[in-house]
Amino acid sequence: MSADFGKSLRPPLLRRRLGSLLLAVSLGVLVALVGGPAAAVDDETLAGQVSVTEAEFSIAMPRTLTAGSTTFAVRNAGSATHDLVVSQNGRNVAATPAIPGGGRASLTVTLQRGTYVFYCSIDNHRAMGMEVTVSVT
Ligand SMILES: [Cu+2]
Repeated sequence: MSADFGKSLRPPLLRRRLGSLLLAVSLGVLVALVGGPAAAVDDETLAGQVSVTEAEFSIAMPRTLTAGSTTFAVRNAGSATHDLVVSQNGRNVAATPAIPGGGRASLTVTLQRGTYVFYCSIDNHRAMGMEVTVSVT
């Protein structure tokens, strides 16, 4: 009986699903522990999805995010090509490919607590204002 149960947990897909479920539950517990009124929590951040809009020469995105796996839905609303680089302590940890004007890209990063800088690495765009400092709590 117990051997059958063990076997049923073996397929990797099932294990991944179980892992995701446990992660979701623990995140839920974490959110509950961190507390505060639920209305104060950004819905996009809660779902692990964050919208980022780039243009000449700006990056519009939240200045505070919650630690954990986060998917950035990046939209280039400008006409020039942009990208989005995620850096922590001066080290690049993730980056989208170059996104043509009007294009979109998706980038999933496991954020840790601390300070991150999000910027565009194309030409001198960063110096022209495409840089955002984000606090991850
Ligand atoms: Cu750019």
